[in-house]
Amino acid sequence: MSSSSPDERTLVLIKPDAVRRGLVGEIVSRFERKGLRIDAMASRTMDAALADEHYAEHVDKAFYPPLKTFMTSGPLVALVLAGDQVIDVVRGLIGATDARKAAAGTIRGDLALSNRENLVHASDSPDSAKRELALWFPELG
Ligand code: FUP
Repeated sequence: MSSSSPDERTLVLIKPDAVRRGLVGEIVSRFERKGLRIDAMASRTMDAALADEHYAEHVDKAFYPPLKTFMTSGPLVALVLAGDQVIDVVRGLIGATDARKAAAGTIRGDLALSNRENLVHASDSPDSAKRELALWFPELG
């Protein structure tokens, strides 16, 4: 058995704006080129109940109703990515939440111009990764 700990996993959603704009390949390619492993990948459409669970920490915020409308507006691609420190690595690759302020070189910084339609979701901590992976891919255990 290896002495290193097993690879971490994170939940990524390639949001409906990215699917509509034909950016799924570009975004998945960035994760692959970084050296991350795709452990699962599926096209899904978020319904209202899943949106409320996924964004439990945001449901009472003013920006939530339009966010929910957007996230349930069409198919998205859900991914499980794995690799060394993958949670922080993917957060770095996607960039700041507000795509207008996200650094050039990041997915949001290069490809989006909105604080809502920002192309990608990624778990922001080990606790959220655990919760979100169980919500989206319960079969992976
Ligand atoms: P992030 O983890 O970067 O996706 O950001 P947050 O968890 O803070 O926000 C979740 C989503 O809510 C963002 F991806 C976009 C949306 N959002 C808004 O629509 N308006 C805001 O002011 C903040 C976030």
